[in-house]
Amino acid sequence: MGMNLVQKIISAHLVEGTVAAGEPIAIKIDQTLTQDATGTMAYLQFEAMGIDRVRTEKSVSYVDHNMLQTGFENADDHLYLQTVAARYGIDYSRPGNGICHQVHLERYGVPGKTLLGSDSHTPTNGGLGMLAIGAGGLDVAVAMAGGPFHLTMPKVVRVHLTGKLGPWVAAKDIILDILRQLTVKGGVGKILEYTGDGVKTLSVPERATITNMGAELGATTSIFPSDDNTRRYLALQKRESEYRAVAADPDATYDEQITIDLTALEPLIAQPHSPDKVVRVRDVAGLKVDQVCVGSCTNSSLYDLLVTAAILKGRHVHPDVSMTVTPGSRQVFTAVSQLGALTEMISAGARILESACGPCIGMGQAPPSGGVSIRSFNRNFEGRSGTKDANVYLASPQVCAVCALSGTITDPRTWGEEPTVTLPEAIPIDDALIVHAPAQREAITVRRGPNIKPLPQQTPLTGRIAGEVLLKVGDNITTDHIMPAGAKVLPLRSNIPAISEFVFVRVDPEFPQRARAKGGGFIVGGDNYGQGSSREHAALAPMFLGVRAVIAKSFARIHHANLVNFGIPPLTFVDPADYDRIEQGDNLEIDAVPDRIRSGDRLLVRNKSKNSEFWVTYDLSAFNKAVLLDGGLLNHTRRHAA
Ligand code: MIC
Ligand code: SF4
Repeated sequence: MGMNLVQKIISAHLVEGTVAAGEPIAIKIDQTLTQDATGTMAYLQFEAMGIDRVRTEKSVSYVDHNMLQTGFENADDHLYLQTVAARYGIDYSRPGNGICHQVHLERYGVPGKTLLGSDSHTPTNGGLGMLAIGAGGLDVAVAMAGGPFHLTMPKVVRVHLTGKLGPWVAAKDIILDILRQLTVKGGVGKILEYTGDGVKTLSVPERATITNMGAELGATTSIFPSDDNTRRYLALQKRESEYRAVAADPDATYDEQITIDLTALEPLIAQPHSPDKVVRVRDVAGLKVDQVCVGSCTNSSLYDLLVTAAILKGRHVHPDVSMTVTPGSRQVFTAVSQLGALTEMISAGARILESACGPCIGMGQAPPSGGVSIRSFNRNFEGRSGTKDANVYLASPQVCAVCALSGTITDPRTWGEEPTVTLPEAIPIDDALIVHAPAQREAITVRRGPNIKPLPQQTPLTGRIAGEVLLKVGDNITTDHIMPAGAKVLPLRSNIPAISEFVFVRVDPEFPQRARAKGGGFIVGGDNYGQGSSREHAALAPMFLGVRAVIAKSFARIHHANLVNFGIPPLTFVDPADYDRIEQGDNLEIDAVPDRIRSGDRLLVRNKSKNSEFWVTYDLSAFNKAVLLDGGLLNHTRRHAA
């Protein structure tokens, strides 16, 4: 029987397990990427493993998130990242070179290889035919040390594309349509593999928009086969020699299938505050717009910016709208400048930002109070923009540009003809902002500024876990709720004691103080707890505050892994109705936790405040259990190495 593309790549990288959905597997990782907001922790953890150099084929450290330097913190982190990269044989992409996923696609991605990145949008490189997975920094550190990546073999969903996109309909609308169908938890435990005639109508950057935002489905990753478009893209990048044909066998089978007729799609938009609240643009047309932002790792390719410029050309941004444009990389920036598109956008009144995450992660450009912001980004979680009551919508660059001109949400099809944009045959390729590690690495001193604090110690799991329910939250809690980002908090990513003062503050400002006063305790959550970002700080900082276990209806994949990595058992209700019977402040107690986890038994939770009991269970592989019992992945790895 033939194999699908996911099975082929996983089989070729398999270190442990069998390639069958639901089975625990471990795979070899060829490449890793980190970004600065998760990278400092990942490299501190890598250093703690005591290995002399990275053991991957290629590891790259990007600086793209913490770009505002309002104090020494981010600048210190950048110096640490640059010197630690040089010391351990890692390529360093300097601030200004662009957003990790966009630059990786341009300069490093290779069809058929595996990539593990400490950022949830690592699947962007699935657009090139890579198996690219987002993970916590500690998992990436282990991969850099040559260890395999452990996961549960996901189901493979075939997304069969037929037809061709019509005018004003973009790749963004394909993924918005899938989000509308499957929701933000519809991809959990799954990989989306794209097939069908519609594939060849999409360029690599368009495919990358789709695989990027597959992260919002909770999917492990998304992948396209490689083809002539892939070859052409690599040729444009002067990397044609790295092209490899990768595709499913003609008789491949899949666990599930959905079909999308591209011809039938129309411009779509995700409403506040979730990427799956998707409607047709025409359903919300007429709403007044305060801000428009084009950019982010989802939509900041050369084509995205050229089409934006072509729409803006010769016109002016509406007087009530503040519009920003972020080129995804220095390569895109240089190209739009040489092609004159930059001038067109500047003349139209767009504010041009440096190549970085910027407004997407709340690094500036917070919308006004109660404001409406239309963004070509991938996430619109409440408060993420920096303004708690802002209403952030997600749409294609085309829709964004038209809204910026008209000042209201506008279906572009009512606005005029879509301009035709042709990509140039060649663009300037220049890797001057990538620093390669020198041959002589031993003498390099790693520089650690005062913002870089030692890693907190993790203690092994103890017999009894007892404490108060410190917080009870609902469904789809994001890591932005647990561990907010933004210009104020992000600079503290290398300083766990300081950043832990912000845990859950957007949900409950008293949380850190209460957790400390009570000497730790439990968190109770609903479905899809911990969706969104890969930030391990959403596990590490609660651990630092004494959170001993999280009990939820279900978990998002990366956060589940991060909890295990930091020794916090992720427990699920056997009877979801028990969720309703717990209140914040209840005193809970669980006995013999390590013994029962070792033997695979369910755990009985005593609710002493309610004088009741309920069962919880867990979804842990043998490897996960060993990690938890050792008090986290770092302890486990050290022990194993010893
Ligand atoms: C995000 O989009 O939320 C981030 C910031 O890129 C995160 C990583 C982080 O929190 O540093 C992600 O998506 O993993
Ligand atoms: Fe950066 Fe936003 Fe992409 Fe995260 S989603 S990597 S913050 S651009």
